[in-house]
Amino acid sequence: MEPLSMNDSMTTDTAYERILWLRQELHRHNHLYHVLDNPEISDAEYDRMMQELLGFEKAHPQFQSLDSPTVRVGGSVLAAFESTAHTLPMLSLDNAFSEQDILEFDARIKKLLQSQESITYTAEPKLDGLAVELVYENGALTMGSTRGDGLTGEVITANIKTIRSVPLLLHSDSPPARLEVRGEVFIEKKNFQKLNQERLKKNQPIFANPRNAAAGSLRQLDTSVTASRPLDINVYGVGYLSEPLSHSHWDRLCRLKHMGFKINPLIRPCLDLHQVLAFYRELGENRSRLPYEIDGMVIKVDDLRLQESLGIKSRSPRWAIAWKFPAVQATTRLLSIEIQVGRTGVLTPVAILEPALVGGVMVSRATLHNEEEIERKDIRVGDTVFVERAGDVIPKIVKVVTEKRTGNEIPFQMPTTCPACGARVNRLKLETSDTAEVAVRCINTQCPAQLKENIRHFASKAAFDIEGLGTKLADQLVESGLLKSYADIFQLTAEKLSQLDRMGKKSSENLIRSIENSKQIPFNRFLFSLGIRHIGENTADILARRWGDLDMVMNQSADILAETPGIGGVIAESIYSFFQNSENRDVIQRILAGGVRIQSPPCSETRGGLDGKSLVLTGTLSRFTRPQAKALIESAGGKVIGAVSRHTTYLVVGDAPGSKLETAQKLGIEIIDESGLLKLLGISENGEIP
Ligand code: 9MJ
Repeated sequence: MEPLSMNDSMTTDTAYERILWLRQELHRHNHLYHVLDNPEISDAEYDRMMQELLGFEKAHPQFQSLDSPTVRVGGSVLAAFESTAHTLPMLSLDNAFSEQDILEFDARIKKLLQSQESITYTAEPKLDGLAVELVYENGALTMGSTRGDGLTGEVITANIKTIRSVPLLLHSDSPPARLEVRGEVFIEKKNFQKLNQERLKKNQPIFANPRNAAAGSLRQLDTSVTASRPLDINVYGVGYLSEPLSHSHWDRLCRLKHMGFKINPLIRPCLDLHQVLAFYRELGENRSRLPYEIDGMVIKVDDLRLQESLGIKSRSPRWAIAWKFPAVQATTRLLSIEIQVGRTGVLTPVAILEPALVGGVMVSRATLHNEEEIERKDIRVGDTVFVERAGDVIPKIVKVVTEKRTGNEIPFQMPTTCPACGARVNRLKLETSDTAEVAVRCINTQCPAQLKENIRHFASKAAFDIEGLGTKLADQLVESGLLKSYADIFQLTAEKLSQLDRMGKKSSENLIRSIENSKQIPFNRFLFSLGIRHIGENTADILARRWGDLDMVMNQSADILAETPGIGGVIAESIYSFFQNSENRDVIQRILAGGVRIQSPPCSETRGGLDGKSLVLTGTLSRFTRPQAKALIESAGGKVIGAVSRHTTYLVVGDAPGSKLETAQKLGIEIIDESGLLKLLGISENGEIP
């Protein structure tokens, strides 16, 4: 149908027809985008159609409908939530914490069923969100409610309708008279981060985790607030049904999917307990890479007749169990705050915690970043705090449990002198693209704490890779006075080293050999080793590829350096001022005089071999930011394009790829992962340019 626009000559009938068509199309595109992750039209086109429909409905209020896609924008404001009794109780699940618990669950079921045969289960990722019930009458969503205490919940229909992945109308020509479905409302991790960043900017309190954010967003009396939050839903079960859907839980989920519900794609049938155990391990390994938080796996007997005969006990079914993963968040007490002095002299507060198990690991320290972060989160010594471990990163304090305050907690004050050398500290406002933070820095360039960190960095694997020169030895070498700068490393002798405690002749000779072996160094690693502020491994790679050798980088102006793709003004200024400093130039001269030979990367024409190739990126890359990946691809002669087409040479897939992956598969485009990209760029996994 051709786009129409409203005008006076349009008859009411034509307007109604247009309204119906727009509603149908918006429902369809909404489902394609939010449930199937496979949009057919751009966001702008979707918005245009939505605006058109809003206009028509305003002009013809007699055609307003509770099922219209326009209800998703919210707008109604409630005085309070009414409560509703669930037709059938919303049961909770028993928890299991070990394989033994699961073996016992399986044995219990077999005993109750008086059967030794393998049970078929459905295993589902256990989403960590908020359980809700949706009621459909004759195919239309008529009520949404929270789980509440399982018997009675709160009516949140208007809020539920704002969730784009909730169908307002079922995709069925003969919908059941009444269908009650149950599922979990949640927020994806990346959307949660975005939401918290926006709240920080507006000086609003942040949410401790995606679960709290989902719960807080759903229980809003002003539904336009809910509509502005990135809520999503996965449906995993049913309540009352006016007619049965199937004989098996798995099949029932498939039917719900056909009716337009979003079913978690990882749910799978398991023919026996071995498959269940294997799936649990698999889920646990992939957990941190999933786009949403899961806190375990739900195991359900698949055959509904068996479910029926197993029945329920007080508040939980006998036919299902939640096998929890070790928690990644825990509460513990903040015992004290220690100050660490970093390589550039920045004083970083570190939380010393009462040891707590977080995600199966004992945690007793957490980073606090800076003074402002402590102030913003109002963290005081003695507080009970939420600690979180996400992936492999350093644990962090998410939030204070203020309800546990006794009044004896002590606010933190940043020291005015360096705890390592006693020198005065400087307060420096650091402006980055989206934050402005204050760094407290020790101004003593001879500060032993800085020197120790610099030496450890210089000798680290990604820099000079001096085997045997770790944190402890770096500390000893500085404390004994043998090293006053990293350039002194190349003046060390076995005799000097053997004066140190616990350094025998053999260890000394080994270290001297390691130092000798480190003297041939690729230019990118040399640049990284110098410890220039803002120059991480990737930036050093980019600089080395673009400029080829040390003299070139040392003699460019900040403006010229800033023209390097992937190098911004702040980085360029940092490099420039480092090489302008005569002490730094002196140190470099002494390193070279100590026998260090820098290997330049091969010249750019032969590098990488991406000439004329076009690459598309999707998902999150772990080693590079998008601009860095783009810069590296471009410096190897390739182009980075936004959308997949027949002309795409490679699709580079990171974590949680989007719909581009499916498009590339359909078009038969070669798909590579990050390792594949590194190979194409001629970068080895550990950052070396061969
Ligand atoms: C979650 N949270 O993902 C159930 N759940 O089934 C799944 N919760 C559940 N199932 C019966 N996948 C009660 C709760």
